[in-house]
Amino acid sequence: HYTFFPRNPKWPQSKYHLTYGFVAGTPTAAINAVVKAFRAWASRTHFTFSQAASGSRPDIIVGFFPRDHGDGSPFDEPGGTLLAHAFASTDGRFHYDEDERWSVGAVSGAFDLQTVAVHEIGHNLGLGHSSVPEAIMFPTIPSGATEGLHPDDIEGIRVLY
Ligand code: TQI
Ligand code: CA
Ligand code: ZN
Ligand code: ZN
Repeated sequence: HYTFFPRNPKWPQSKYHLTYGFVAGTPTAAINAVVKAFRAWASRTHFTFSQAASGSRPDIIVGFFPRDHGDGSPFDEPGGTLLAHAFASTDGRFHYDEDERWSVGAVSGAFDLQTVAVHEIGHNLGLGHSSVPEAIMFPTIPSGATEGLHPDDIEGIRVLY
């Protein structure tokens, strides 16, 4: 079953169209993976997403950062327990751990950029972790091909909003 964050933070009704942007220098492979992850959420929820025009401030900003990067949630070493994090709604930060090995699709010893993006965007939208093992919000990284949304993930968004 889906969960929410304490006090149910969520985007206001005026913000059902969200813009996203990337920190300068974000690799193209990561941008493509994140764009696909936003499409997955847009296709199954009332949210729509588009890339922020240059010069405007995006609602959700995506980038790669190593170790302590100034937001109070430092990442750890490669292969450690931490690989990415996202802040719940209105604070739209979504960070990948720069020190991990990242891949497009299933590669042994690396994490799939798109699968992690779908999970982290779920946090950006206000979802906590799910107890349904097949849900993208289940707190275990699925090994294998890129994972998409499960009815439990969609239901969580529907109930929250
Ligand atoms: N980062 C955790 C996560 O995104 C951060 C976290 C822990 C968290 N507890 C939370 C975020 C509660 C929101 C609410 O879940 S992580 C996965 C997993 C991580 C973990 O680096 O541990 C994924 C990042 F576990 F689901 F596989 C991405 Cl997909
Ligand atoms: Ca790490
Ligand atoms: Zn961070
Ligand atoms: Zn999570």
